[in-house]
Amino acid sequence: MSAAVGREAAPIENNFDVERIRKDFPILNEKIHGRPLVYLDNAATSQKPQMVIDALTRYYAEQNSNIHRGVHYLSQLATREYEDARVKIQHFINAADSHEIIFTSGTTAGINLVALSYGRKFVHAGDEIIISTMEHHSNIVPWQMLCEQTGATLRIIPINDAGELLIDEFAAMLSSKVKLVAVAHISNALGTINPVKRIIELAHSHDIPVLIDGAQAAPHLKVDVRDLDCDFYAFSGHKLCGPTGIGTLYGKSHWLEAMPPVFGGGDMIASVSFEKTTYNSLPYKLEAGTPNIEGGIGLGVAIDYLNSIGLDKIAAYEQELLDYATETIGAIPGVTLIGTAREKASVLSFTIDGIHPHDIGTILDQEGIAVRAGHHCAQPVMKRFGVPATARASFAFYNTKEEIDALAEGIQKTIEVFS
Ligand code: C6P
Repeated sequence: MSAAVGREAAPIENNFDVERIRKDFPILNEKIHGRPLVYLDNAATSQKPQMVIDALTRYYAEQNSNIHRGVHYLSQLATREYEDARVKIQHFINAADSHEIIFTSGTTAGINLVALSYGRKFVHAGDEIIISTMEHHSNIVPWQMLCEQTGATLRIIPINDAGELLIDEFAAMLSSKVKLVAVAHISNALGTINPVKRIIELAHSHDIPVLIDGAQAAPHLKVDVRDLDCDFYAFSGHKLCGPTGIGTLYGKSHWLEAMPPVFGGGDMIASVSFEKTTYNSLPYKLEAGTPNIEGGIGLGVAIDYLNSIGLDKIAAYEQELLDYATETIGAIPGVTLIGTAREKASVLSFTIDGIHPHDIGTILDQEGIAVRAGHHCAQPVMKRFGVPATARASFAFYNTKEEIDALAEGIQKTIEVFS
């Protein structure tokens, strides 16, 4: 056992009552393989508080109806709840207008929407799109597909050995050929918090719009799209205590107005005839068909829940967890941390000498500890660090220092099994 393992966990400051918060999450009472669940796979998806679970049940039990279509009571009720959720999301990220909030099925769908709509209209042969080495496949593949279709070129911002973007190299890549910069706010594989405000300033000095992949940031820090001045911001509901299959693409009004619809169908039209179809106003122009109504309502409730705790408190508490985990897990002989940026959030990726990450994940699972093992849908950054995969513990505000101690003990056990 390392010196760090099993030591008394100092209480966390700032009036953060984690034991009270844990009671809101029924799944945290589960036993896995006879052991209390230690859920450290929050970057993949977060757990859901009872309030969100109740909202989904209530929707189907008491409110179920299609929206934007009916004059009857239930349709109007469901429409109001769904549109209220849009306004909650608007305030959550400080967008200027609720029509800048496009409901999507998640981050992946939001990024693809920009690639298919903005990309097809504004990106041509000879143009360039800039992404970074640490992107999730969702912020790589749509741009590769666009480049294949248009003859544009994908350019990649390099990173240093700590997993930080090389900003000077990025600045040198900017030119009139670049039609979009798309970068993660927080890396899911490394935990790096990127200096997105600086990136946006630099890109805007060349009149280049910027898309931020906020999948890992929206759950962990206060996002203010107007302060960032980003042009697009995509995130998923399921990572911030909301349901799966729902997410948001924020876009500045003037870009969304200029973008053609990608899907045609119900709700996105103003009028249809065989001679000519005219499109609905924002946000509906970009939301064809019956949406994920209960998902939108559930996401609104998840945001109410997070607001009731406070994103600033969540960020401060999770930073303490990350610092503790970095110290505790990093001290275990044979463990190498992958991603040691100065600015990090909530993610601890690591390898253990001579043990494949899948074996780490499997042995930890026997202890009731859920971590992710693999390439984390970010193969290029794995290659950059010369590893095929890592084990990744990712923390949420309902995790505790005791759970990090359990992880450390699980890692020690894994090392013993393989020694
Ligand atoms: N990362 C992880 O375990 P979706 O699947 O659309 O909700 O989110 C995609 C996505 C995009 N960008 C980043 C930075 C992400 O982390 C993710 C999802 C999960 O790391 C599942 S692969």
